[in-house]
Amino acid sequence: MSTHSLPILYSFRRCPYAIRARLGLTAAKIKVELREIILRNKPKAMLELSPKGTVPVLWLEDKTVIDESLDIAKWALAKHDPLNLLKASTDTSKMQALISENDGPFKHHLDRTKYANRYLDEPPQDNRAQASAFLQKLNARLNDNEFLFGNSLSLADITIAPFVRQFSNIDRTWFDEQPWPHLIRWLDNFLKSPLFHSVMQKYPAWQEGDEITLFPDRSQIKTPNGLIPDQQGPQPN
Ligand SMILES: N[C@@H](CCC(=O)N[C@@H](CS)C(=O)NCC(=O)O)C(=O)O
Repeated sequence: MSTHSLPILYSFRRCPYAIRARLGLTAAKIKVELREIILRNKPKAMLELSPKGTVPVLWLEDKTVIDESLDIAKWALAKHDPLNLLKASTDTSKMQALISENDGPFKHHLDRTKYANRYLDEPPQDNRAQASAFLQKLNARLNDNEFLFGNSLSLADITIAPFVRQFSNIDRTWFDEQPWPHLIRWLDNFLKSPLFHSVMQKYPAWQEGDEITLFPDRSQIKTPNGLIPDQQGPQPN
């Protein structure tokens, strides 16, 4: 396998796990070489690194492979965390528990709500109700605070928000009618944020032999308020 001077990220734009990884890397100001993939045609090079065949996959310069989104975000922020996302709360076990609930039961019910036609033996309303119970819990946390763990952005927010976005996109009209105003405000602020916009740029699918695509690419970033997360500061070790 060839050597590389930047970490290589295999990613898929709309995947909430890949969005989480890109948010972590961007918040940590870590530049990577981006390889956008198509899920039904995964590159051989990616499958050689991570045979389980899920994105995101991060391949470090020392050849270490990190193929779990949460591990990628934590790896990045452990290197450099200018927004203090890891230190926003001292209650790390509570934060981890909320993330696990998101990745486990909530994602399970989200998928069964979104792809109800693949789960014909399961009443979709039940899955939507169970997913909604988790969202009510988030709404209650956001009642007193701007973010999930207090009044500053934390690992939990950037980790969970991509999944709430995915759920809200199933039926945004229905979502907006639910009695979770704090959740809607939190999601909308996330969707408007320069950080989110900076990780949602479109890239063509990568093919072996392509030129390197740097991520984040400042020249591609357009945000509603024109603010761009600064990527030009000194790179972390
Ligand atoms: N636990 C993994 C899950 C990643 C995952 O399931 N990603 C989806 C895309 S959103 C995937 O690659 N699925 C494989 C496929 O659809 O073939 C992580 O956190 O990185």
